[in-house]
Amino acid sequence: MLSRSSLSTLKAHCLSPEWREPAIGIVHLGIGNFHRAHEALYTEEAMLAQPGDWGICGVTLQGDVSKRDALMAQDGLYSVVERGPDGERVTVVRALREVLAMPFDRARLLELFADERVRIVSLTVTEKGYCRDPQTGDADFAHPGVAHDLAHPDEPSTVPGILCAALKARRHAGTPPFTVLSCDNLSQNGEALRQAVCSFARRLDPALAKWIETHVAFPSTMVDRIVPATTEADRAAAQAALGVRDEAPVPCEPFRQWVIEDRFPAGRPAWETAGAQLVDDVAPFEIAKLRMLNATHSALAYLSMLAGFETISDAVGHAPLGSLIHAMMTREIAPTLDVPPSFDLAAYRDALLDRYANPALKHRCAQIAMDGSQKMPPRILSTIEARLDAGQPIERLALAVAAWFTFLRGRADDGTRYAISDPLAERLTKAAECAGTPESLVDALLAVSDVFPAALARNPVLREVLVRAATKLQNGSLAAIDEYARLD
Ligand code: CS2
Repeated sequence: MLSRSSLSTLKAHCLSPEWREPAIGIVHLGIGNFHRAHEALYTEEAMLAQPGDWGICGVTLQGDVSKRDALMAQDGLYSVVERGPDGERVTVVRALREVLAMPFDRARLLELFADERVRIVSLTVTEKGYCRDPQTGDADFAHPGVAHDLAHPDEPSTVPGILCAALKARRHAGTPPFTVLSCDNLSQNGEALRQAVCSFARRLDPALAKWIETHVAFPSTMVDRIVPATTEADRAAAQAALGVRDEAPVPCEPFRQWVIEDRFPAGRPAWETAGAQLVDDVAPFEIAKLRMLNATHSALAYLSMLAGFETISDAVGHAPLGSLIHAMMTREIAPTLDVPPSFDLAAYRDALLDRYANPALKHRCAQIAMDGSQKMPPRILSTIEARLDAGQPIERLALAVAAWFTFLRGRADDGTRYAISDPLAERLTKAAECAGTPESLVDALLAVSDVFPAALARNPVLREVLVRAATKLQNGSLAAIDEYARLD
């Protein structure tokens, strides 16, 4: 098994044999595969270029002790298995020093939050982890976890509750705050998190809210790397390369990108030495990535769940679906983006399609299809709103939304059943199952106000194109894909 004491036997698989064990300087909430193949790797490389105490303590918020135990049994070590079209590269990461599982390790977590050496708290908790009210952007006070945390602020379980408890302790101790770094696919993710945390703090203690507003930085980031879930094949690949067992390897594509707003009053690793782009304003990058990559990922996922393509590379390998996605980006998404002249959107699109086609990655559509209620607004609905405002057509984007609606019925075209994983699953599946006709399906789902703002739900053009797309999909998704791929 991987362990720090036997690392010397594996040096060939580490980025560099020169390594000084760092103290913990980053607490990361949401220690999933994405973080381990992204920020953790950038941080490891940054520490190799410029030594510093930026070791990471990863926290799972779902009480997943098996993940904690598997990683801690390996002293926090794990391998990243980069899978490219031309083969794979296995690298052992050492930056992760400790793993905690909430709520079991709350005392240790609070101890770390109080430690002045912890200068960054970063997050990959997925969209739903922010517990935001979709109408206002404040913390969602109707959310049971948020209500619990307001009543029991010393036993927090949600992101707003945990961050407020931590910042409150720093303030009382007179310790400078840490920087809070969101690494999720939300638009303006830093600002979104700041609003959720400050609105929660205002209910708890207005003076704390003021202090957070004045002293705590919440830079926004754009993160990008395709990181599927770990499979047995990844464990076998890691073992073959390392000669020892790794229970927690992370598969990923070779590509990676990280654009970060450079606002870190308490300091940061030299991430730029690892290729991160430190900028003043991340918005153009973030919006382009959400609308081009994440939107087409979701479109591919829902159409594939109906048509029966298992992975993203299978999906874009189907020529009509590949050209539909190409046209969706070219005709309907790219024209809505306001990017600097040096940002070549056609090249960006082509690079995305190449990344999707990577046959070694096996990124499952079912994984991307999760949590549609959280993903659709920033990925696809924002583009639809912009285009409707400008009187521009939205046929292809509407097909993606209609595919999500049809997907919520829980069965593929060939009758295969699958589960819907979404925080609103109960409401969504009930609406989708009761609706017999395409019109009633569209009306039932447009009425879900957590997803569709009132003005959009009432838009007659949107309803019309959605009904048209849902009708086509009802007659078979492959035929619909064919037809939409041939649109002018
Ligand atoms: C994907 C993303 O699962 C999903 O919804 O769209 O995780 C995607 O792979 C990453 O954002 C790529 O950077």
